[in-house]
Amino acid sequence: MKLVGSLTSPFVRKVRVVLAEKHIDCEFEVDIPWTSETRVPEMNPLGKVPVLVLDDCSTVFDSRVIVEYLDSIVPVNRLIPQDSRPRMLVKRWESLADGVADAAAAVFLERKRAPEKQDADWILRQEGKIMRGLEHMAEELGDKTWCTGDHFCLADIAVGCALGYLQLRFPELKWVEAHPNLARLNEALLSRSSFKETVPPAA
Ligand code: GSF
Repeated sequence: MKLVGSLTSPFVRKVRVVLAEKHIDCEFEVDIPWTSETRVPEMNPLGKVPVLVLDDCSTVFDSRVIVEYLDSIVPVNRLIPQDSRPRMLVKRWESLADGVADAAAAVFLERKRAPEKQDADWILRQEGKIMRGLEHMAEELGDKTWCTGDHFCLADIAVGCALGYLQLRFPELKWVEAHPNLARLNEALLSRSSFKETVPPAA
C-alpha cells in the first residue's frame, strides 16, 4: 500500500495518523497536487490528495473513504464504532472537522490570488464556517476527555488535524483562548506519537 499526499494537508494527515494509530505499514509518497509535475490526477480524477494506492494498483479516495477502509481491514484499535448511532456521531464529528479544514483551505487558496482578485465576501463566508464550526466543536466536546466521551477515536483525529491546520495557516486565529477545551484536546493529541510525527511543516 502507498499513501500519496502533501505534508501540509489536514486530510492527508488524518490518514497518516490513522495508519500510525493502527500500526499499519504504508509507504508515503509526497505529491503536491498544485505543482505542474503532479501525478495525482492519474490516481484520483478529482486531482485531490490523499489517495491510497493498494497493492493491486487500485486507488482509494477521499480521506473519509480511506480511513473507514483502513479501520475495517485491521481490527486493532478500532477508530469507528460498529453500532449505528455511535458510528453516525463519529462520522458527524469527522464531517464537522473536515468542513472546518475545507473552509480554511478555501481561504488560504483565495488569499494566494492577487489582492484585486480576492473575493472578500467569499472569504468572510468561509471564515464564518470556521468560527461556527469551532464553536460547535467546543460545545459538543464540553468537559469530556475525548470528542465522543471516554474513548479516543476518529472524531478526535479529525478534529486534531483540523486544529493543526488552523495553527499552520491561520496562527492569528485566537481559538485557543476562545475555546480552552479544544486547546486541552489539542494538547492531549499532540502528546501522541501519531500526531507528533505528522505535524505539518511551517514552510
Ligand atoms: C478533500 C481533500 C482535499 O481537498 C478528502 O480527502 O477528505 N474531501 C477530500 N485535498 C486538497 C489538499 S488540502 O487542502 O488538504 C487537494 O488535494 N486539493 C487539490 C485540488 O485540486 O483541489
